[in-house]
Amino acid sequence: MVLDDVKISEAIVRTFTEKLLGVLRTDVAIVGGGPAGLCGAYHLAKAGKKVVLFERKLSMGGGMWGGGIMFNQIVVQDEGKEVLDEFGIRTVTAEPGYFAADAVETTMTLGSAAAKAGATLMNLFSVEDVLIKGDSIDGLVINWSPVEMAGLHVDPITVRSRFIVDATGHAAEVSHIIEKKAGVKLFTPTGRVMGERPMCADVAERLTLENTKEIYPRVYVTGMACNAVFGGPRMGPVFGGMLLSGKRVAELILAEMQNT
Ligand code: 48H
Repeated sequence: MVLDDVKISEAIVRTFTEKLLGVLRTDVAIVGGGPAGLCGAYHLAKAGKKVVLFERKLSMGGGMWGGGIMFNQIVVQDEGKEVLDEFGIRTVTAEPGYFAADAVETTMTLGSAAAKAGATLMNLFSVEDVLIKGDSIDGLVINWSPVEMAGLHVDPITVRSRFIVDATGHAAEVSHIIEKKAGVKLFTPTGRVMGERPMCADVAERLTLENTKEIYPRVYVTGMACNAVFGGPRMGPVFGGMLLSGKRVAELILAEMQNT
């Protein structure tokens, strides 16, 4: 067969357009493709829910590729190792209770698992706003990341979603947008984004999981964003809390879906 160059272009334009149309109304829209967002997307898609994940960068994986200081190894504790085992990600025991895994293998496996479970992964999209009706957050406002990076004045488009997950890491961007622009109180002790605190891995890992919560009706927070929103410390390159938080956010949303 002789390849027709324009047919290649048509295949891309047609199938991408179908994919984009397919995510404009969804069950769960996740913002951020780091470990927490990918884990959440995997579990929700595996449960049969329609899930889209928007990631600003070219690649999924967030802050996991580089391990600690670019030594591309991550560390997990016992509970985190169980999650890696579920994905078939290899670990070595550095010391009892401290397991190391290859950051690249972990990142790529999580991304692959989420995609294969049926989540639609949209890279190069930035979430710049939320869709609000009265006091109800009903979706996300998205634009191409290169538009954002170039500072071009190009209007965005809108996605309607029953549930939203802020998995944007340290920046907690969705929570900040809701706090600043919607003029509503979040379900935090202050009603606001409380800000991340200095490093303490042990406390941070526990709080990440405890603070994986609904922060506004049908809006959840997962991963590092939990610590930013609820004023928890950071934990450095231990990633068990991120993986467990992604799993937890999926469980919480599935439970709420069942009850409503
Ligand atoms: C689209 C966006 C937007 C937006 C951000 O930072 P992440 O890896 O987040 P987590 O929570 O899955 O994992 C955190 C972990 O990587 C980490 O930083 C740790 C453990 N730090 C400890 C420490 O002490 O420093 O991924 C978030 C992703 C990134 O890829 C962003 O590009 C993306 O979200 N993102 N995507 N629209 N508005 N904002």
